[in-house]
Amino acid sequence: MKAKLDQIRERAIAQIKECENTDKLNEIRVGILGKKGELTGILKSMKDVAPEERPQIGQWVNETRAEIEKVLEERYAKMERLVREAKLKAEVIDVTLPAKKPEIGHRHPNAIALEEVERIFIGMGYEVVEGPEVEKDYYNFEALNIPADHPAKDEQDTFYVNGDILLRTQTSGVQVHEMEKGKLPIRMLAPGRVFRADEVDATHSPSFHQIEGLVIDKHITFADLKGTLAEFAKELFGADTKVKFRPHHFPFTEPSAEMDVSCFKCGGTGCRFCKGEGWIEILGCGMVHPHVLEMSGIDPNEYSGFAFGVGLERIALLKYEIDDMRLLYENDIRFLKQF
Ligand code: 2U9
Repeated sequence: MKAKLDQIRERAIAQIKECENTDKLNEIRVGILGKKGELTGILKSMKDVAPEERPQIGQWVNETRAEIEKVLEERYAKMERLVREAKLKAEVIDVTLPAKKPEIGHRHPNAIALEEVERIFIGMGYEVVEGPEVEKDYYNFEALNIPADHPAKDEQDTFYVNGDILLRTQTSGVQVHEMEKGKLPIRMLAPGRVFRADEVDATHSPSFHQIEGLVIDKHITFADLKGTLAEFAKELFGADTKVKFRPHHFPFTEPSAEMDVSCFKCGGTGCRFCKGEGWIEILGCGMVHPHVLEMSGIDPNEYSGFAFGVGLERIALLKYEIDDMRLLYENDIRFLKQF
């Protein structure tokens, strides 16, 4: 019996030491120590052994079992250690590797140009006011002297929400809301997104941005308009910038004009940038039409004012010498980073 137990022990230990994974090790354990295992079988057969031999054989079986269990425990522990070591090796962090750079955005040329224009007018005592992009027909057209049958309405046709509500074609409604409040004088800038049913090309987009300005006080004349806009042009394009006013027509101003600035590339002699003209058209302006004042509850005999409107994209394209408006809407960081 002793020889048989030795044989079981030697074979078990050899198998355990060769074993490479825990599943196989479990199989070996069950095969020897489990309910139907070899060693358990010997214990069960003790009833056939002579009673006086039983203590001796029982002791041998227990010793064999203890030895096998000890070797099994060691093998399990070794396997666990190997698995842990492999895991640590796989998960190693190299703290000397360069860190991943976070993608940092860049201010949009429109935003840079807008802040520059706002800074100039805030310096002259203006307030910046924003208003709704979805507006009533009255505030976008009617209150600005553009009645339902006016041809200017066709030119600016836009996106209607219903018969009475539309996406604004100009930010002028913001000034009308401000005039209706009845607090005078007014010195305000109304920047914001506007919409027109235009096809996309290098200089047009169905959605762009305007900056409009409005001043209303007693004794405001065209001289105030000229002085203010000449100062604006000098601050935006350089101290040597000259301005020129050409007569124009807008329904909401009378008289009306368009303002050109001397080309900031050639100084006015004519170059490719100004297409040989020496001048660049920059904005529209005029004295607020008395009827427009009246409709918003301001007495045109007591008060007068001037207004102007400029395309924000136009300023950004000129100032940063960008030749296609579509680049402003693509938001390609490689483009935006250059300004
Ligand atoms: C009120 C009264 C008058 C705003 C004005 C312009 C002239 C003008 C264009 C410039 C290029 C629009 O972006 S653009 O296409 N605007 O020429 N805008 S005067 O006049 C107002 C505004 C509000 C109550």
